[in-house]
Amino acid sequence: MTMADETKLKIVIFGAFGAGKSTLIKTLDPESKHIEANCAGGTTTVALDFGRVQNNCCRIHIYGTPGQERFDFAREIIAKGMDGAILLVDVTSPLDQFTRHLSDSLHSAKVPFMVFLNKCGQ
Ligand SMILES: Nc1nc2c(ncn2[C@@H]2O[C@H](COP(=O)(O)OP(=O)(O)OP(=O)(O)O)[C@@H](O)[C@H]2O)c(=O)[nH]1
Ligand SMILES: [Mg+2]
Repeated sequence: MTMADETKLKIVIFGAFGAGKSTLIKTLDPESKHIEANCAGGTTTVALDFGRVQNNCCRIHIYGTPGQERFDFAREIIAKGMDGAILLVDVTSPLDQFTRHLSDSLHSAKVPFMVFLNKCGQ
């Protein structure tokens, strides 16, 4: 099998502000790239995250979205052409309207997605 035959997948990670999207991508790909700004207590994504994971049969490109609601336009651009999505939910705070909105949008887009519950150890 050549590189050209290899399946390529675009997976996009969504979730509310601070859910842990960028951290997940850093864990999956320590060489991933992140466009972030400093904010109270840490950093926040202001454009996107990008990481790569390779397994036997496919090359997976993982994109992280910004969690701040005002970056709707960025999420729309990043989502184009996605093969699947992950909705990351921080279980340490009550389920918010924005996370519901993201879930509804993914249902409407008819894209396969999984929900990951994060920060379960806290
Ligand atoms: N306890 C715990 N903390 C986590 C976990 N994942 C992320 N965090 C912390 O949660 C905070 C936010 O993490 P980020 O990965 O920046 O979250 P994000 O979803 O990318 O945030 P935005 O880009 O601002 O939407 C940081 O302080 C992380 O260290 C986790 O699995 N467990
Ligand atoms: Mg982030």
